[in-house]
Amino acid sequence: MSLGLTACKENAPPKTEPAASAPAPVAAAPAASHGKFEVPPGQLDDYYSISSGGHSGEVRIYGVPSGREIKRIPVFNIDPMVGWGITNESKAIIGTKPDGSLKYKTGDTHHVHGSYTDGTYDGKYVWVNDKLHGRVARIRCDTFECDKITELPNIQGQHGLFTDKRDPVDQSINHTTRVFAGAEFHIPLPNDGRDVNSPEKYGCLFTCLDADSMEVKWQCHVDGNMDLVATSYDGKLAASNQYNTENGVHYEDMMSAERDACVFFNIARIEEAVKAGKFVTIGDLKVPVVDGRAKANADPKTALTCYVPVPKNPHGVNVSPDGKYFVCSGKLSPTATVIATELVEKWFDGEGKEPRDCVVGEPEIGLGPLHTAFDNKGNAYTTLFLDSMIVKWNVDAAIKSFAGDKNAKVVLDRIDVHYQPGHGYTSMGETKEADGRFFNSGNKFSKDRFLPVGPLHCETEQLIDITSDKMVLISDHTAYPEPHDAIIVARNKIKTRQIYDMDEFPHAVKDPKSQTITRNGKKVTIQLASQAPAYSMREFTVKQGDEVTIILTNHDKVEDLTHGFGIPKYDICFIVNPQQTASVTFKADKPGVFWCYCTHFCHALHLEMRSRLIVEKA
Ligand code: CUK
Ligand code: CUA
Ligand code: CA
Repeated sequence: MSLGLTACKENAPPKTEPAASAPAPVAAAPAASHGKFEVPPGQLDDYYSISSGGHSGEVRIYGVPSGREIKRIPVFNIDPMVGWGITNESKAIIGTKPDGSLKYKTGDTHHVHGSYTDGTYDGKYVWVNDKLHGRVARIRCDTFECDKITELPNIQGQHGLFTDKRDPVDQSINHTTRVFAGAEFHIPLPNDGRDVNSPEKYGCLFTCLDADSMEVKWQCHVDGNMDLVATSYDGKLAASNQYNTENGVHYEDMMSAERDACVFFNIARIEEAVKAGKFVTIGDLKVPVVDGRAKANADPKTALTCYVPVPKNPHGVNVSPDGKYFVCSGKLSPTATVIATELVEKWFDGEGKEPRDCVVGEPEIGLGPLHTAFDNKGNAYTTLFLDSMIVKWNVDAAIKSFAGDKNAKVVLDRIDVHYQPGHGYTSMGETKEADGRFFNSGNKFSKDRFLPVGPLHCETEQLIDITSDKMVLISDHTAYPEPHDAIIVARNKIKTRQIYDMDEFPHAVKDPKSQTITRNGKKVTIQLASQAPAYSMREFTVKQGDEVTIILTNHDKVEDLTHGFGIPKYDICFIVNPQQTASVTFKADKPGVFWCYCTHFCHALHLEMRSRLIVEKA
């Protein structure tokens, strides 16, 4: 403690004026400046961090700078706390098989990106990918609940995802109009059993979705694969880094070339080609697929794509907040590659020569660079997986150095992180309002940072103060495996609501005293209301073999007055928030008495809040 305090006095910059010359903190005093960023009990964080949850299939919300986990949003997973994957409404969003069971129970989220207006978050939606089953989900930010999921055709490994940053085109929709998604794995087209042993015939498609309808608008067939996706601020360009331009099927083959690429998509030209009917369809699907492969796009003036060579198996592509540069991290090369947006646009205008000429900087920054984030002062922060470090470097200096200036000071600072960082992201860093306050390092290994809990360690999220010349580690917090990317959104961008409107649910049970049981052959519908501390029916009787649907509307209007509904032995468990309606359907195949009880602590008589489901023997 005393050591930490001493270090604090010596190292922490004063509150108002960041000290430019503060000495670097040592790893042994990580709490050096925590006090300054402490969020005291009862106070709120400055930012929402909206984070992917990896193969948990969910999305999470953390407070920044406290690191408090505030919410888990079930998306591609099943969550009995809210009943996600259990209620009919959530099953319809996830997608069901003809027998009513879920099509998928698993998912793998990596990249969360928000809707934009004026080059910054408008707080309406975020989208997230599912690498496992090739899906894209939308989450509305007023309730932080998933409202739509689309499975993309003709692809596998939907990895990179980014939203359109240009202003909404259709004012009636008033949010980001397109979402772009890159496929990481190449597959036979169509993948119906043909060409399985002819990898040279496999293909990878880049997908554009309509952000409002969530329908697939078009796809673009590329050479090689795609990893991450980034977009320009004007809606003209999207880009994806490629680590497998070799089209290898084994990892050795995927790293045989010295350079891979960052592929740029000329969005307007692709949309013109689709309009003009210059596309194919695959199998019996109707989605237009344009040809973005290099051979078909040799003339820059008509090209849909531009492949900019980048060393070697790059990972990550990120756009600087001024929109001027796309930066790829080298992964197997100790470099970052700076590509000028303007030069890519010029190449498409036929004013460039080789695509490689669009590269304006390629600084050596350290080992295993993966992802880059930006502050508001022209600096970049790249995670170094192998070095277990974050490196801070200046973009303009990197460009000068590339042009031959030997005095350009590119690398400005390094800081150890614990350990092996994957994504790094800054506060508001993917908007024009990057504020240069915080950098979060998402570390893949925590090793000794927390109490040991058996073979699986949690991960570490480390928050770093980037307001002064030297990066300062503020805090560690745990993260359940495994978050990848996140966005740090200023809290004033988000306006949530706490109570639903009953009319949002067409099947709402409007009568708070509802006793309605409707029978239609073997189908029984029970319309139930909840109001603390009781359900409107104390008991309801069905016959063994009936297909029972229970529709439950929560009539409580008090913020956070949520009720649950669990049915023993029938595997039913879900909640209804204030004024919300949810329903479940199940086969009453077991005779007996089943106490339906409130699972969510709501009232002093919460334990008494139950109803009797009686299933009469057939
Ligand atoms: S990928 Cu996870 S660390 Cu899926 Cu964004 Cu780079
Ligand atoms: Cu209602 Cu607990
Ligand atoms: Ca490669």
